[in-house]
Amino acid sequence: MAAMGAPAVFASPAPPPALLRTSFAGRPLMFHCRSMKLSSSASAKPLTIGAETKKAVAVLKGNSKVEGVVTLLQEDEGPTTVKVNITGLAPGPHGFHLHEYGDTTNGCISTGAHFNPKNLTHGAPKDEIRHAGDLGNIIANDDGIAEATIVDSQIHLGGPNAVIGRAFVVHELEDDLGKGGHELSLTTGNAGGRLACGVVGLTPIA
Ligand SMILES: [Cu+2]
Ligand SMILES: [Zn+2]
Repeated sequence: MAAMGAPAVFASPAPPPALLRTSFAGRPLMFHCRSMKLSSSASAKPLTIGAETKKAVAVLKGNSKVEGVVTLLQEDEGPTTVKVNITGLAPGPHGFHLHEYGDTTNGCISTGAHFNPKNLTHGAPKDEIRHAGDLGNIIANDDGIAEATIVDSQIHLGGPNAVIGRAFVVHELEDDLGKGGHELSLTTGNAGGRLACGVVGLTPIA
């Protein structure tokens, strides 16, 4: 009886120290892992070329039923891929630009003019003389949906001319790409009213 009692007495105090040991041992291990991850990613950045990806998004809304989402993805200093999905449009082409300000205080009008850090005249996306914000036209189908993937070298997500904090605008009319001969051709492409706009903000990569 005494022999059976003895192990029982030892057995019951035994688990708590074991649990305590596990939790004590676990905490320093977790801290250790975290600090190792931080130091490895910090040291990997300057060594890994081609690994810095930035992603941004703009949600476009306005005073009409036109709305949409634009996502932007840029790897390092490479061109930015701009994916556009806008609904509620009249079928056909619509001017699509990045405007200077991310200000929608008075609706899309507060976003200012086309983003134009080089102080050039309005043009087509492929022209050398263009506003950085000139992304040409997007074309809505019969259901009023415009889907496009634009790859552009003047839309940056980092650096001095980054477009973060500026705004996309989709227009009522076709952008004449600077060639329409209208008095507004070389400033706005004569693309008419602003149907919807959205400020560009950073978003997680994954
Ligand atoms: Cu515009
Ligand atoms: Zn322009």
